[in-house]
Amino acid sequence: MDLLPDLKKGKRGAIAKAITIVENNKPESKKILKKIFKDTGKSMVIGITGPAGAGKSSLINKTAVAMRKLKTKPAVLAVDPTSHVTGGAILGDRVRMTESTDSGTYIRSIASRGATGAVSRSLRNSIRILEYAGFNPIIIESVGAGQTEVEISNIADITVVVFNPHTGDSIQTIKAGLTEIGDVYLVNKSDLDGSNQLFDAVRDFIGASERNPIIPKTSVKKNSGISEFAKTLKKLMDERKKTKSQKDQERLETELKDIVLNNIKDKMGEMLDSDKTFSKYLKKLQKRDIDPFEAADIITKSLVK
Ligand SMILES: Nc1nc2c(ncn2[C@@H]2O[C@H](COP(=O)(O)OP(=O)(O)OP(=O)(O)O)[C@@H](O)[C@H]2O)c(=O)[nH]1
Ligand SMILES: [Mg+2]
Repeated sequence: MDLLPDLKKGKRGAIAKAITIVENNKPESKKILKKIFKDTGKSMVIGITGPAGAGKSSLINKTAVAMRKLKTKPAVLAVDPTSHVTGGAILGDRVRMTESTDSGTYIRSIASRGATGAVSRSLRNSIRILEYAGFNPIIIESVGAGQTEVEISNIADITVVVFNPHTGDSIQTIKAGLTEIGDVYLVNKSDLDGSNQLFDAVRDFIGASERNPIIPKTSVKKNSGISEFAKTLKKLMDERKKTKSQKDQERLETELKDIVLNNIKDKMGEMLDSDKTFSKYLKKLQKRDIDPFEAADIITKSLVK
């Protein structure tokens, strides 16, 4: 695969091509991963999540610049910024993140559509591509809604939850499961009214938990707290090096099961279409001579012995 030398050099065109390939799950994807896999698993993955409009992209833009000054080489994967903001969100993100791009950060949006697990799959492999291309950390931006943030915290080594005083449902969101996942709970837009109350609420609600999360305050607008936040991340990256491999082992187990189960599902799906027992009991079911559960039990037993 002639993409690899350019990928190794961190050339943007090669990275873009490779991510598109793994995102679309093309046959070439397997070939690329086969070649690069051995050289992956070391870069830190930082998940940045939180409600829409909290300032995640703006914050990442500035933070990436600050992290480069700390001798790290960040890349950013933004999970589907189009799903919740209509009209040029990607363009908006690009504009908001130009500074970091200029400083050498690679930024890419990836789709969050698809079947369960599809986002995780394309994220995992896009992370590998970026790592092979020499980036560390890989920062993932995702909106904290529904399932995505859970997936993010499974993939990330460090998870940051971003709040801002304008999000009326902040505390609601905290209750909705975010308390479990953050290493850092960041209050952004500290230039706005209400940020102190929000900070207090976050501290009271989460700060007392035994995990002892860090709760920084930032304002992207006033450029305050950013370099401290970057230092916090750098420090966490260093600390997590020791525990990363343990986490990695668990993740690889999950991934392997995921892939095998998917393979089996596909194979079984094909088999069912031509399976005699299946068509026999399907007919019975369609005549209502049998209920779906009993029919499924019989078919399953005949397939898996
Ligand atoms: N006043 C103020 N505004 C900010 C700050 N940070 C970001 N914003 C503004 O908040 C809006 C949303 O910022 P984004 O960076 O797009 O937020 P986001 O969380 O990435 O949004 P989504 O990707 O759409 O979920 C933009 O208009 C920013 O200019 C801040 O510190 N203070
Ligand atoms: Mg954004």
